[in-house]
Amino acid sequence: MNTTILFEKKENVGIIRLNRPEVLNSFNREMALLMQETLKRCETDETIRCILITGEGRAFCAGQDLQEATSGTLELRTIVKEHYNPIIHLIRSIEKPIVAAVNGVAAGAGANIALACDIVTASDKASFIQAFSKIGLIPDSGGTFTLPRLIGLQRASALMMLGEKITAEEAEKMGMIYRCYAEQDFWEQSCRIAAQLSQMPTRGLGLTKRALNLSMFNTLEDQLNLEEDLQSEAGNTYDYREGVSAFLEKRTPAFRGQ
Ligand code: T3D
Repeated sequence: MNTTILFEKKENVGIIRLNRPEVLNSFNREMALLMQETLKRCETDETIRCILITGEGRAFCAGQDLQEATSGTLELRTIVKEHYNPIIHLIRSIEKPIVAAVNGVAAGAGANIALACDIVTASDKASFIQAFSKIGLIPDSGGTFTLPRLIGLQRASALMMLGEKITAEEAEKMGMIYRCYAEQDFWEQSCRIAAQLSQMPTRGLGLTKRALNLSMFNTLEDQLNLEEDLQSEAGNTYDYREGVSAFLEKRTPAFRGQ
């Protein structure tokens, strides 16, 4: 049985755990394909309204399994094309909020998978390393797209070229992640954020994600037109009607994600 990815559903949150702790949850083919399958399952299951990704053991993920990468069974291009690119595409295209709860070290593709998520929380014991340069590779898994947009070109270039490990606290200060929590509070806080998102207007959040994705390429004019379209779509949802009714009736809204 393939247990490299563990999945559980807690109310409306789909929890995905990277599970090869003996190699710091580094990805081999089996695990990458199961990750894709699990993300797709979260996308189609309408009862899942938020996805939470974390690592088992002391690491979040040490990127590519370097034993596999050097075993000669797979070309590097195949690894990037068939393993990581589909994972990043799924994370960005699933119109539901995705939280990465980074429990420990996140290196190489492991760091960039976390950074592709909508909200990144981290334990103060966690760290981030763009480890690629140390082994002569270039940052993949969307890192060259995501990191400069999060922290600016200078800092992204330095982290990617020097391959320095930064703490979660530093990552929070430079805007790379949303929040760093003390280790003892980290999991509870990450679950609280995921649970909160899972009770919010899912379609509105999904459309927000679509708008943010497209803002990376659009002109202001394009983006204003897009907001016009998406707002009109959001305005046709059950949750919009419920949100406004609840506000006017001074009660807590009961959103359905519809
Ligand atoms: O084909 C391609 O490569 C293309 C795709 C590229 C995508 C990428 O992600 S490239 C980047 C790959 N990742 C790395 O270069 C990171 C390698 N790991 C490390 O630098 C360190 O392990 C960490 C800084 C992440 C953590 O260091 P530390 O001291 O806390 O732990 P450790 O002792 O190095 O690792 C513990 C064990 O995990 C160890 O095994 P052992 O000695 O107990 O049997 C180590 O070999 C194993 N491990 C850690 N990372 C990987 C790994 N095994 C295979 N692949 C790994 N990436």
